[in-house]
Amino acid sequence: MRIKVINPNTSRSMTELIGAAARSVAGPGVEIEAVSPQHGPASIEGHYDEALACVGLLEEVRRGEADGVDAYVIACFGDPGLDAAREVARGPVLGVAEAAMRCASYLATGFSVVTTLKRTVVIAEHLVDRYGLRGHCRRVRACEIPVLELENPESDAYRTILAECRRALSEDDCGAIVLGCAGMADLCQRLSDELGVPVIDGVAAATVTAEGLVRARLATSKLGDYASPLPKAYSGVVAAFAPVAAVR
Ligand code: 2AL
Repeated sequence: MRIKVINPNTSRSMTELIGAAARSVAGPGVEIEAVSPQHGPASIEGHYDEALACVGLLEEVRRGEADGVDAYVIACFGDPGLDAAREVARGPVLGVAEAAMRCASYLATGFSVVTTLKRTVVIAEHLVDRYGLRGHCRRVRACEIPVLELENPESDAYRTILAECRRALSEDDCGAIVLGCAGMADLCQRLSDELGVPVIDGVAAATVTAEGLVRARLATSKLGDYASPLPKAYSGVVAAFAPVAAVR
């Protein structure tokens, strides 16, 4: 089975970290291909970044389809382009925010999200509503750490995130923490050990869910809005993205 894990930002080091997190939970016989798009923002920290990240992301999904990929993980906590990717893909497409929040709801009645910059909080809040998880999500908290600073050892990101998680556990009446950035995947186990509660990294949650769906022989429905995009002309810089033929 082949799972393509797409980091929609162009930070190669973050893509490696994300690939390692996916491989650490993938079962035997699962090949994880971790990629970042050729075009896109270095990090995704707002609506504009998200919108432009979708172009490179969808290019990777289109390539994956030509390549026989079985399932995809979109490894950015805003789940950019998730519905569009599902139109393009035959197999399951999992967003890390949706997978993390759904998995958290299996493990605790309430969870809080600990994310990067305050300006991204509204993106996570919109997803909570979209996924119908308002009854489970106690609060979305920010650490004010820019995404690319997560990888800077001098930023002391781990200590800052740990402190925010502790505040969530004491103030939010939550039993689990969802990490609000794919670039936090490498901190997950350490945080969970130190806090003594489930800490859910979306990369791991999405990878195991994608693998399980493929094992169960379940794929994206092509009846309705996830049907292949309708063939038509696209012009200008997106001309090469014009949909050509139906998946089936
Ligand atoms: C993210 C993420 O997961 N990757 C990225 O570039 N931005 N999310 C976030 N809340 O900052």
